[in-house]
Amino acid sequence: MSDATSSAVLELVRDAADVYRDDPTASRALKGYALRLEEPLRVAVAGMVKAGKSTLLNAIIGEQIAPTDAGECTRIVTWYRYGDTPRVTLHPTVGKPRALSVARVDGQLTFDLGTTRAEDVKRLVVHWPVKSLREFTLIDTPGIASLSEDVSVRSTRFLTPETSPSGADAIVYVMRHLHAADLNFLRSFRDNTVGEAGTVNALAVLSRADEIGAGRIDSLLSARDIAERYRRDDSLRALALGVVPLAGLLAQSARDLRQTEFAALVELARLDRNERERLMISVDRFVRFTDVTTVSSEARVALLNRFGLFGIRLAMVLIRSGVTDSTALAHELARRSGLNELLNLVSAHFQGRAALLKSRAAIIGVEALLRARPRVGTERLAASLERIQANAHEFRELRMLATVRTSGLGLAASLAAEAERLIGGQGVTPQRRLGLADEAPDAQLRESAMTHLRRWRALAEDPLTDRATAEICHVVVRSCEALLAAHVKGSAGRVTARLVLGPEPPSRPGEHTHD
Ligand SMILES: Nc1nc2c(ncn2[C@@H]2O[C@H](COP(=O)(O)OP(=O)(O)O)[C@@H](O)[C@H]2O)c(=O)[nH]1
Ligand SMILES: [Mg+2]
Repeated sequence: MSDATSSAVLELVRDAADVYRDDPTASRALKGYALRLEEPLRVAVAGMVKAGKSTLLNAIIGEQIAPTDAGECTRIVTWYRYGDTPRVTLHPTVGKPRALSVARVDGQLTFDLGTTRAEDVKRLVVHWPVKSLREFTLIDTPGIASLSEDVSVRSTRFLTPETSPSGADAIVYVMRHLHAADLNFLRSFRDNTVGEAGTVNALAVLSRADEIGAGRIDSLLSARDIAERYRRDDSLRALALGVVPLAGLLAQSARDLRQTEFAALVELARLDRNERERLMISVDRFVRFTDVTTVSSEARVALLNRFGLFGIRLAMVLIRSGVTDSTALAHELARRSGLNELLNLVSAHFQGRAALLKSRAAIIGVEALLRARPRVGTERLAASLERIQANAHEFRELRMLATVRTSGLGLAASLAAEAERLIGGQGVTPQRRLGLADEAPDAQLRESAMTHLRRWRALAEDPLTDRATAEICHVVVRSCEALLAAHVKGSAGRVTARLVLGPEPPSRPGEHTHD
């Protein structure tokens, strides 16, 4: 986002703070918006109970810290923020925040709430020293559409409040199947924007993809087909920028694959073919007592819990086809889990628009305040707010992107697809906008931007073009001009900061490193 727009938004929040300086509630909210502009983007992981939210969060962080499965703490909104040293803070609904001791059982963090009941906790904040959290604050949320009303309410109150911006700037929505409740939730997240037209800033994950084919080795292929169908589904298309199939459990465990697990997988992979196939017939068979291997039943149960039957099958295939060390295996498993694809989309859509999405939250917040608590000086604020929204090209792109995905642009299909791409529908890097390879050289970017610019300008100026189409063309033309300006100036457009999964070495037993 342009620096001018960022400063204009910050100034708007500061002006509002001045107008409301004697109103403690409004002042507190505005202070929060100003802070939020400076912090990393807030990405929440949402979805129904047991969809695999916490597992996915661990996979992204690269460590198994979020508690998975049922338990008191999965009913609390939990923030994971970057911090130099691990610490956990409990924010009660009433009273002052207090520190909780950081305790890990089997690598997984456990939160001891003491005498505090989960319903009296507003949120838990975990500070953790991992690099990915410098880019985003990740927020784990209780399951929506949960049988226990109280659990769902916590998520909806946080993600889709009625009179303020969402607590998250963007969401990764995790689902095993597409239910009406998922669509309803995504709809209210999109339209939550107190008055402003909705913005599509959700990515959907088709989770537990390894279970789709009952753990067969082609499970992920079946999951891919289903995800593709969802991607084309009009109702979901209007609500999510992409759908990624993901074997989250595999991704999570691959990212901290242990040496002992690797050794056990190697031994199993090297079993005689008949014995191996007998063992892999079912979960029951896999864990049953047998003397064909020195890997004990308990160790096999542990492997199953960490990787699932599919993950074990895949690891065995990879080892037999020549993967010889645990780092390479970890990397291959993570890659095949779908995690890289998801992280690429998160980068392309959320990280690339971080400043814009944060500003949007601030604008919605100020707008809601002006409406709820009008007073002397608020007309002036309302006017500058409107000016920012109308003039900042980035906001126009965001609004148009929502239109493309909801009602459509009324253009021929190929033109509509091109317009969507140019305004950032596939991600905001110049390469993605122009539909070029990530490594496309500058000269090619320039030439392509120029060709697009000419075409869209001609269409805008064509006397046969109706007014609505011409307006669309103007936005697209402006996007092309911005691409070109970045490349004439030099390197500005080449900045493609991405959240990438480095082939981080898996931690060895008894060793824990953070960076
Ligand atoms: N097989 C398999 N199990 C998974 C996957 N993701 C999560 N699970 C399991 O599903 C259960 C619920 O996962 P959790 O992350 O706690 O779900 P949440 O309630 O949405 O946070 C746990 O037992 C996980 O181990 C996956 O990709 N594959
Ligand atoms: Mg959970």
